[in-house]
Amino acid sequence: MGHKETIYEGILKGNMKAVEGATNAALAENVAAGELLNEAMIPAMAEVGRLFEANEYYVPEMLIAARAMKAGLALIRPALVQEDVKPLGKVVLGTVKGDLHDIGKNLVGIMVEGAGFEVIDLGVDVTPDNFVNTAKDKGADVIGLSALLTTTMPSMKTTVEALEEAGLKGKVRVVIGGAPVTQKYADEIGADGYARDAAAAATLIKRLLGR
Ligand code: B1M
Repeated sequence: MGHKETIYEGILKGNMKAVEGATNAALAENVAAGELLNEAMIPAMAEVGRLFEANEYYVPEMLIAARAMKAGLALIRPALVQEDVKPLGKVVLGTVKGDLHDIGKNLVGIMVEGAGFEVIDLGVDVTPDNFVNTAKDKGADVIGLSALLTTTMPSMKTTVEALEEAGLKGKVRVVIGGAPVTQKYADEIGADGYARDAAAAATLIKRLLGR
């Protein structure tokens, strides 16, 4: 089995050691980090989602798959992020209130950091007030919101409203994303932009700020 297949299978089976071993071996052979991400890690998580929907996987399987994916991501992170870049701006990032999914959000953080921004990652289950207060205190240019559950998407709207109440709407841009999120939803709630994946999020933030 090649390294990418081992990574794919390792994530599906939640075999963290196999994922780490194959990722390290692939990097040592100069396989591009982006290739490992897009051709092995992300497809493996998509398959985990499919198995969950088909009732073949349950929450424990999803959890160990996520742990294995995170272990692989940690190893490719340095190759995805450009070092020694002067920050182009500040981005406050997090997964919205009630939502504990952080893999996509972490990827967005890596790509946005890689594009030259300072990222202040608030983690998961972040309240609208926490997003807005942090943006205010740190003088952030952008708030990035991630949601993976249809039930937690409304917290994106509440965050836009909280920003408006704080008088920061238009000064701090709001970018949203996550599997159930769409451009239509971004338009509906008055967010400044929607990005379908982590690379697109980085490009969008650069464009919004004219950097
Ligand atoms: Co959950 N989960 N989960 N889960 N989980 C989904 C999201 C689900 C679609 C699975 C399914 O039914 N097929 C489903 C949601 C259904 C819905 O609402 N429509 C679901 C469910 C139901 C649940 C629970 C309710 C299950 C339960 O307890 N009964 C529960 C909720 C817990 C909570 O959050 N309160 C739950 C729990 C979990 C785990 C904790 C076990 C685990 C998360 C572990 C972790 O993140 N640390 C988990 C996982 C792993 C998944 C799936 C399988 C994979 C998610 C993932 O990491 N994808 C997921 C199924 C799926 O998505 N296919 C599923 C890989 C990641 C790279 O993609 O996060 O989409 P993604 O990010 C992408 C883009 O969306 C985008 O960029 C990334 C790629 O470049 N993006 C942004 C993301 N954020 C962005 C922000 C941006 C821009 C782009 O700008 C700021």
